[in-house]
Amino acid sequence: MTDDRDGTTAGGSADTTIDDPPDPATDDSPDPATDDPHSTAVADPLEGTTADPPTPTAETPIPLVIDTDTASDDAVAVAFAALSDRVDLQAVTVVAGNAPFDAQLRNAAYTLSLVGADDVPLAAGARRPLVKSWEHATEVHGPSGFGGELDPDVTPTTTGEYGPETICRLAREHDGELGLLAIGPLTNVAEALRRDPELADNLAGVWVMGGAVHCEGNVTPAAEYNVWVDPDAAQLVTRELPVTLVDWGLTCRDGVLDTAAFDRIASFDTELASFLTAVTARAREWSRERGDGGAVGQPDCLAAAVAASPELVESSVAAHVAVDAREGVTRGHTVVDTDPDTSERINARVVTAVDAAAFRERLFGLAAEGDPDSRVGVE
Ligand SMILES: [Ca+2]
Repeated sequence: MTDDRDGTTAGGSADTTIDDPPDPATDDSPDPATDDPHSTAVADPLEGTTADPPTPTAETPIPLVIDTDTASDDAVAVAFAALSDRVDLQAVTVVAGNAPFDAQLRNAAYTLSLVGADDVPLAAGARRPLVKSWEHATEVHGPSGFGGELDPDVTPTTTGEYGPETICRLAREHDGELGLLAIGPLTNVAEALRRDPELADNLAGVWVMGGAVHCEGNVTPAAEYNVWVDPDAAQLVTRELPVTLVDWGLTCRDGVLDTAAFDRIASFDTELASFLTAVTARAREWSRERGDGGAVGQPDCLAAAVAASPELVESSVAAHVAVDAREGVTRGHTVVDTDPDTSERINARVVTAVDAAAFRERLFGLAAEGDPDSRVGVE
């Protein structure tokens, strides 16, 4: 029989039998592979947005800006990104959050210097949230934000350019290829959006560490710290900028280092291993005080790893993310709707599972060899 199922012939041929599959070009019957709203075969509403970033490689690293409230896990993330072959770090911008602002600047400068990235521009951004007052997280990260034992005596050299302006300028200069990794409160990103309504079009990807998706937060039952600090900024950013969200719940599931992992890091005789041990000292102590046995999440580095190595992501879901910016018990709550019937409102990709063992190996590679990519494929 003649096979005319290439769609170039109108209708089915006369000798079509019951064994022939229907012609996809003419068959109107439901196809479970494409009509099931839960199927991965449906059109991705985030395709072509900043929540659909390219996959960086060592040959084609992504130019990246890190926006950070530089405390301990931020420093691990900055070191990770600066040393990954898949990232071409363009700038670090600092935002109000974890620790006193000038300490955050010192921490960022010290971290960049430690990993030989002194040439990466450092820019000071917003010194307070858009609207609300906030508290530092020095009970978790120590008074300097660097674990309690380390208070770098460095004078940071900043560019003099306001952090949000740096984000806008670099996005324009890279003509749609820049990635933005936001691992602090979203004040600087909101300020950048206010300056440049075209920002979304000028970025290739936006990764946000923030929110507590269908779980308790880490600063209140309703909220994760970064979103709680500046919910007005988070509300604006999630409304205007399709983001890839790495939330607190994902961190608790797949981004925690237990005492065995910290012991292994401490066993490496390197400056970076000592640094990772020192900057997490207060957080490990805080974990023990709370009955968590010294295990500490690495949310910021998890977000950096997802940006640099998207193959670590085991699952994600397109969702509508909204932020409650009201004062009160729900301040900073992230309301996340994954119902496919509301897909026209989708504005974010929420990462729901990461290969936790592979992520830890990346951190061991960072601590032992100063290269988070050295253990790609090791589990
Ligand atoms: Ca942070």
